[in-house]
Amino acid sequence: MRTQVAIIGAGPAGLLLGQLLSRAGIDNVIVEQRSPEYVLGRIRAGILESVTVDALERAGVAARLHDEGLPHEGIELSFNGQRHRIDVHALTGRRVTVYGQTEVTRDLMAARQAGGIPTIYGAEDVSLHDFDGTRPLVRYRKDGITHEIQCDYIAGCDGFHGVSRQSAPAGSTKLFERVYPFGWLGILSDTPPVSEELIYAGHERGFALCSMRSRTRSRYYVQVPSSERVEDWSDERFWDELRSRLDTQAAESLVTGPSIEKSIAPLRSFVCEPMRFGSLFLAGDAAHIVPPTGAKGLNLAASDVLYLADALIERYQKNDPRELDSYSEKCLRRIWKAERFSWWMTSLLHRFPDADAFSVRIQQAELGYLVGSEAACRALAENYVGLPY
Ligand code: FAS
Ligand code: PHB
Repeated sequence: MRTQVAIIGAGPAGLLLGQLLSRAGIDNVIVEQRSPEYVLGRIRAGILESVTVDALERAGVAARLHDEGLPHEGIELSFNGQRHRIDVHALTGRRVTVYGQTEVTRDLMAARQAGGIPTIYGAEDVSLHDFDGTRPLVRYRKDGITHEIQCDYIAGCDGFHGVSRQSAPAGSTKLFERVYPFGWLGILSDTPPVSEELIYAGHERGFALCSMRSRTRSRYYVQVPSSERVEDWSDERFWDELRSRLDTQAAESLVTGPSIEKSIAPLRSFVCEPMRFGSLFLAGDAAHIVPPTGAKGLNLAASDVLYLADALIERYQKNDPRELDSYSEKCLRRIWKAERFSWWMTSLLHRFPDADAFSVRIQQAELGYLVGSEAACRALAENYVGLPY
């Protein structure tokens, strides 16, 4: 098989890139190791920046998002038994949209299928070849048969554990990482959200987040030690722990119900530099990871893809490689600002097991200053809605 761009991974990054390239007349094939059902079964992000909404509009897949997505103009920070609203719309003129990553992926999958654009699911032993040469090649096995895809470019959209970053030439990458000593135990339930907007709670027992997917489906998280196992957490234990970390009004009005999904996500900050190796370009979680506290993971994947799609379109439509040459540097400028914000929000709201009394007081002072300063709230707000792309 031959195509112009071979995309590794059918998560949001790969699917969005495929859609933008197809709409620009650029042939592409997606090679995905899992089944569509498996990809849709992963419950992940919930908050879209306006940049991401614009990208989905450009990809022609924003109709359901506009029908079902919930525009949000503020968030609440909860600590010391009090909630403090941060009006991100008043402070920045922009808002975020609550629309689950699962639905984004579903919309992109449906559009790709409707367009008859090839996606190979269940691909095994995917390997990348000659991307630092003249004949880039993707090889994979399916149903016991080995297949090859010759291409001009390879887009590594295969996430943190994918093969693309691992295929970079030895010694060609500089990796930056911070692994946190805790994770997020998340639950999805068909219960009405406890509040109209998201509540980010800092508590001596640990962080908690009250989010949602719709007005009838809630998404909650509690910080747990990295050593925790999800099978040790009954629904009842989860609901009790969540209540203990919320203010009285939220704790009393929390509507509980059976979990329809429950999982623990590890938290890490990670960046791979550079993001380009000859004809191989990394995008999304393949190149970077943020702790989900700032709701940046999916949104960073979208901005990487916008940069890469525009660069490939310039290359194919004007034979101008300059955007491809500046891709990595341009992405990393935005990525590191999101890494900083996500690290800061995580440091502000989580309880670190090795925190001494001084660190706890500094955290309290940071929170007290933040909610008392319009300038500090504006700084949080402009990062939360998404920095200029
Ligand atoms: P993805 O990981 O979504 O997709 C990569 C795809 O590549 C997958 O389908 C995978 O099967 C495939 N793949 C992997 N290796 C392959 C190979 N060798 N060959 C072919 N295909 C291969 N972000 C938030 O903003 N908020 C959250 O609450 C949040 N929660 C998260 C929870 C978890 C457990 C994880 C892992 C991430 C979470 N994230 C969250 C971040 C998440 O939303 C990512 O940013 C987003 O999925 C990035 O999308 P992709 O870059 O497409 O990577
Ligand atoms: C979610 O709804 O999954 C979510 C929302 C905000 C975050 C992280 C996750 O910061």
